[in-house]
Amino acid sequence: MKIAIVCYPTFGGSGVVATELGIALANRGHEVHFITYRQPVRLELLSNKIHFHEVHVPEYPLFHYQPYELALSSKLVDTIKFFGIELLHVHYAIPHAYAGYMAKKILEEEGIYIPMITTLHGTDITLVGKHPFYKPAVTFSINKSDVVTAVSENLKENTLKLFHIKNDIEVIPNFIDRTKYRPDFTDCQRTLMANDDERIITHISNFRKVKRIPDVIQIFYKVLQEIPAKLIMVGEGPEKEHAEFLCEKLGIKEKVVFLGNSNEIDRILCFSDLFVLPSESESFGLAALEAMINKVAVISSNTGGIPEVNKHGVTGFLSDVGDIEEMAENALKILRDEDVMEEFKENAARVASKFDILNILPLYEAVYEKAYKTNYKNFY
Ligand code: GMT
Repeated sequence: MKIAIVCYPTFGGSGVVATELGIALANRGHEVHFITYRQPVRLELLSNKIHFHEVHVPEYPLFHYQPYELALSSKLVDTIKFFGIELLHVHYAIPHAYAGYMAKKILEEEGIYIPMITTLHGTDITLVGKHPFYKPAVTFSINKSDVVTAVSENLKENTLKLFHIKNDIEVIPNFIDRTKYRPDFTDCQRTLMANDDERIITHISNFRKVKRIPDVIQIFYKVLQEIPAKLIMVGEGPEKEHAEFLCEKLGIKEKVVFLGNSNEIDRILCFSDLFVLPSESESFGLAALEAMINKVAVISSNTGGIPEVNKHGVTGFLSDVGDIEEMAENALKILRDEDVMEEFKENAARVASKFDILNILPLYEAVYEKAYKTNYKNFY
């Protein structure tokens, strides 16, 4: 099948999922076309099965806001026609499903009927999409998609609660590619980051408010009162400066390493003992799953879709949002004892392996088939 994928190309779960899905589809023989404003960060190799088409938005001084959706719709129309693309998979309702629907309608005028699958990732529903400014457009885009998928049961429930949705939503959880993680790889160069007696705690995110970055620092601060440790903070975002300031204020600057964005997440997770994700809301928590497959236990909030990934008392612990006391206590429960920590690490990897792409890819292929058939029935 020839498939066009629209996603955000930046660091962030939805872009990672879209990219890894595209690569896996190409490995299965599909022809995949990524259409977005920049080459996605995890898309390294292009081939005859993986193409990238950049959306340009010509700057025009009259426009206060440059019209990305317009440029994207036009690019979709041209690319779909030129390459004979058979199916459109957009990640994020806004603005991708919105632009995708427009492209679909333009193509219909020319007798081309393309099915559209929309995958909801969270922010497009729980944070931005429900805002009254966007709600009608988001509702419309979801209702006009041929198939809608959500990355967790919780996101599905929220979508149905917040919007007036007429179609079914299929839950297809996020995934990891197990072949990329090498359990036999032990030379993590841990000594570059910490002394032998120190535990390594890691946080990875885009440092937005929703990630509750100060909680990460406070949890670490409490852990540090009992055991020697280092905190590795990976990512960039609006809360980073404040976090650096907080570390200075608490007198733990030397114990915290801010690494910025990284394409070597697995190398960092390789030497990590614990992953902390205290988010306010999280539709899935892909970062936690990536930690788990790298044998890292998780301390997280019990919000959104996280409990579908991090299993309380098995792969880590869950606490109410903002309960940093309990999160620190739970972190210590895991970190204090080598045997306990090893058990949590093993459990984390075992549970994460259920989210292997080999189990998830057929689910996407099945919805593609369904969308293709529905669309065919509607128009032919
Ligand atoms: O919140 C982020 O870190 C970025 C955001 C995105 O759109 O990339 O992540 C959302 O999608 C991910 C992939 O499905 C999920 O793992 C994240 O939980 C979700 N973020 C939120 O719901 C806040």
